[in-house]
Amino acid sequence: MTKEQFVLELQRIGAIKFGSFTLKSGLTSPFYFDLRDIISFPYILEGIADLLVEKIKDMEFDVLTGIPYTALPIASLVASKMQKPLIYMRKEEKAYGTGNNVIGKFKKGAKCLVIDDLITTGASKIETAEAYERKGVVIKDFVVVIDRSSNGKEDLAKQGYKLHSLINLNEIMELLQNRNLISEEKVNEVRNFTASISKPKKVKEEITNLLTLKLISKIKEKKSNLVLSLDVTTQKEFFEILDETGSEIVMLKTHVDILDDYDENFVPKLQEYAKRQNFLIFEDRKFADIGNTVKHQYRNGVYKISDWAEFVTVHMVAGDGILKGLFDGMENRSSFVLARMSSKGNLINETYSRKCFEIARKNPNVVSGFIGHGKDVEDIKRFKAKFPVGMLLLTPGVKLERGSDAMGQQYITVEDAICGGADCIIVGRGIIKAKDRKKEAKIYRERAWKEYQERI
Ligand code: S5P
Repeated sequence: MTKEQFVLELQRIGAIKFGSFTLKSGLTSPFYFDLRDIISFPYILEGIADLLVEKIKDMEFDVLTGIPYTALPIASLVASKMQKPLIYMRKEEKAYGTGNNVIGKFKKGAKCLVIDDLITTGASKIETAEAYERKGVVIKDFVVVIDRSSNGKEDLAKQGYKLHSLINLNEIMELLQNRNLISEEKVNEVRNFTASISKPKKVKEEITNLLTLKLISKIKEKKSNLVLSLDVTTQKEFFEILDETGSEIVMLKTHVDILDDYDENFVPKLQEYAKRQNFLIFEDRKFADIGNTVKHQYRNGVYKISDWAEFVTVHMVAGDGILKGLFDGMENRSSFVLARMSSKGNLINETYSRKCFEIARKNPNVVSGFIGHGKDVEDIKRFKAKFPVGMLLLTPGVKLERGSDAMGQQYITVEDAICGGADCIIVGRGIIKAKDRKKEAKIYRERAWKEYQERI
């Protein structure tokens, strides 16, 4: 199969489409390439494999891999044709907390050539390479079927990787235009689109959520990124700890339903403290039901959370209806979405986190950001890099030293969290179980603030 035949076949089976498509990044693209279905057209799969073999036959590598799912059957066929061993990494296990498992046999230090169907920005290629490198596999080269990127080759080169491609976007457009398979107008539209994304515009961080703005300004005013998680079961202890620590914190996180002696005096007293000690109130209720149920859980019942908590937490598992149920008709209320958890073995994966970002991006007035954790600074940085503009990261599972508890809680340090991108740290037992809680709260605040100043 020639390159020209290959492009015409892709166009024929609908793997190259023109129209209006929303990309993962949120951008609207006038074209979309989707090679997933080529496995149903053996002669196209075979043709692509032959073209790839031709491209890589003189390159040096010990093993081959394809990035799941689309590129895996392609790489498998190429490996078979070249009699090279194949390895791959399970897509699901790329999620935080589970570790990356490589399937197939390889020696530490093996040179691996990575095949993928497309390149758009190069970011996911770098993530893949880093994941393999952590397992002792050496990656230098990537081969993609279609290079639809603007600067993918340059971006990968900056990180020390070489990109090879069978064909790029311009060549595809030229080929289709020469055969009158695409209008002049469409060609221009595609050119304008690629030109516009190749010059990254500085996105103005315009935050419209008033509560997000309030939290940011209080962080600056109190020079504190410390959210205290006051998980105790009596009001006496609750207010004693608050007396000692209130001046150090920017926000107080409650689990109101763990109080044994909750009564009608609790909320007015809490509000009085919040005013006097100048902190915001955040009830960590973790709503997770259908809109109609959470509506009542938020407004009614014993606690009437919507009356007093400026922020609440939301599990997005039930879909965006939860935000309607909670916030329709509400003013001056916002939420943090659990996009990653700190507990060992939690079921959240990358796809789930990404979906949380998508929903939040569409609801900036009721979502202020995310609760999120990570195994180290780099991991948190990668997570934060995917946030919608202007959204904040609050990180729980934080202590002065790394560690864990007996029930699966995992702790990173104050510095790990803030350097990785946390805007606030959520600290519970690190402070409330300390001998001198006042002193400990001060240490947490100062260490977080120092790191935050260095980061920004
Ligand atoms: O993933 C999470 C999300 C939250 S909100 N992991 C967490 O630990 N939390 C909450 O943060 C948890 O419910 C608790 O209130 C606090 C952490 O408490 P610590 O005593 O372990 O610091």
